[in-house]
Amino acid sequence: MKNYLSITDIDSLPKWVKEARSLKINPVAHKGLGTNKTIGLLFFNNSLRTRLSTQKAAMNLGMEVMVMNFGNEGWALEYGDGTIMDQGTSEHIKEAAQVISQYCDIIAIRAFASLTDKAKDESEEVLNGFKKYSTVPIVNMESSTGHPLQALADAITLAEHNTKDRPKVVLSWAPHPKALPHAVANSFVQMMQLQDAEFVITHPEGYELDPNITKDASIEYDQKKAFENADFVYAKNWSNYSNYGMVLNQDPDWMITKDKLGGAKFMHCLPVRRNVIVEDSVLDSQQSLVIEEANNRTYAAQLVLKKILEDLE
Ligand code: AN0
Ligand code: CP
Repeated sequence: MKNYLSITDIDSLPKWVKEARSLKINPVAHKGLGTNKTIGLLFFNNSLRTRLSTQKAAMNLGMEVMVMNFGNEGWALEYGDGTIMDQGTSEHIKEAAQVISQYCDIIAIRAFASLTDKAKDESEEVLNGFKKYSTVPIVNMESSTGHPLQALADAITLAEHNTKDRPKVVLSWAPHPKALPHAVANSFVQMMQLQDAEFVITHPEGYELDPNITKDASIEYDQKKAFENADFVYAKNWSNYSNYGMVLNQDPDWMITKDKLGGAKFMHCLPVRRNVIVEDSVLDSQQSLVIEEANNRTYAAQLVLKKILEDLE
């Protein structure tokens, strides 16, 4: 595998989940694979889990890791072709990507959606800029439209806790005071499309995700109905998609409560706002899988890096 940019780079989700679970049993089994190989982690946005789990994954494979908070500490990058760079940007992606490629064998990038310019976000300017001008493989650590490392970790978590042939999995929108990206929800939807499950999305009317991503997924506007007989409830806030990046609804009735959850397991990518997205009694119960999901980020990243390293050999 050359790059890991989206869920669609996974050739067989069941095989990947199986292999990630075996890495989890013996994380340092392939310690020699990354010897004398360097990964550069470039962060244009904040992170806890992605930063530490990807670093841990690289260390488990014996790689060297360089981390750069590009958003605060790097030069402001220009992505336009032929731009007269007499404004805010200091360095062109053409030079930056080629230079970083000389220091790193793999480049991983986090660059969130702006949530102000839909066309620009959907063009994946940063991720695709690095893909175009780097001479080494690229890994997506959450771009404008996707978070495929999170979705792979979620697939591992679902597999570990599923007891049925065809579980019911519900993706529920939940309230949040700030405008949040669609990336996590998008990749979760795409990941669910790669497996057999009864998959339902619930959100307030008007909060539809990109229809090119949800395709024919079943949407139920009544959250209580959607949660009936659910085995897993995956909560996530996203800002409005059609009124791009707007916060048009903060209705606390959409918060996930113990009462609504019934016997289902609770999932969330974290960071989570307690008693806004979900109440304490859910997060503090045995039904919450959030800590295990975060643990599985290491093995998701490790599997991706392992596949890229094997391809480099
Ligand atoms: C980000 C998001 O919603 O995309 C990162 C989640 C992994 N969340 C926040 O900014 C709170
Ligand atoms: N879930 C996740 O990607 O968390 P961070 O934003 O802390 O990396």
